[in-house]
Amino acid sequence: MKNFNVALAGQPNVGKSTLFNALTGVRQFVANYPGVTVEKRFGKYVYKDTEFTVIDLPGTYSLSSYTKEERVSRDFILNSDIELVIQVLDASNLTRSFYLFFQLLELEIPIIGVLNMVDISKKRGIEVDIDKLQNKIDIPIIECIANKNKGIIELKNRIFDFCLKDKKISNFKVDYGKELNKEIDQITEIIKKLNIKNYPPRWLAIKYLENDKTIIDLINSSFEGLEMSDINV
Ligand SMILES: Nc1nc2c(ncn2[C@@H]2O[C@H](COP(=O)(O)OP(=O)(O)O)[C@@H](O)[C@H]2O)c(=O)[nH]1
Ligand SMILES: [Mg+2]
Repeated sequence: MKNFNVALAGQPNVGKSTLFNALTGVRQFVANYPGVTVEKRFGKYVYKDTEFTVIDLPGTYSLSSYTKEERVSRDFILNSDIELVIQVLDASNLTRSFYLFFQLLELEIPIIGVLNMVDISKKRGIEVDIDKLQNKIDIPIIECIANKNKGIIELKNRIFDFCLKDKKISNFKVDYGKELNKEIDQITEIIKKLNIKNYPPRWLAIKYLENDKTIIDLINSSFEGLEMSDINV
């Protein structure tokens, strides 16, 4: 049977584990990520004669390299055989969820959004315009109430379609303002010439500007052995 790997991402308390349980049921396993003491939880389910392995990534607020959980999550997303990332958003606290969401979008990977906790947001009178959000961010968004098993079949259907038919990557770009955008574009052009595998050049440029130590080391080591004339822009 064909298998697809799907990773679940989200900040703590957005209902990620609840969604993981709703998707995979009892077929769950625990291991460690190589070299670190961070638990790797994964589970499996079969839908329309196709097997899906769901990886419950550590809940993080960001994808910088400040904590081992953040490093593990982003390395795993970029360097392993993942078909799709599902970003779980808390509908009752959307702005908080967007921070990690935009970082994921910048990794230029296939993403589906799950708008969870819509029962709570409705109770609070918050109406999320799903169509507008989908169009703006350029990825599918599915509404769920994970602890009531609502939206799970729709989600499985979208995951299936996404993996087997339309593996689309969003064209959305975060607008950092005129000056930073220009800076990011220039650094991106230089980084493109370094041909760093698995990492999108624009994302590397943004992390470089953020002073992300792991990424600065990676970029510096890629310069070694290059002539200046190779990278002039
Ligand atoms: N009302 C409501 N509660 C939910 C929903 N999804 C999860 N929860 C609850 O929210 C809490 C945090 O969920 P959990 O899955 O542990 O969050 P995680 O930290 O993202 O893994 C738990 O008490 C869940 O039962 C939802 O859609 N609606
Ligand atoms: Mg959890």
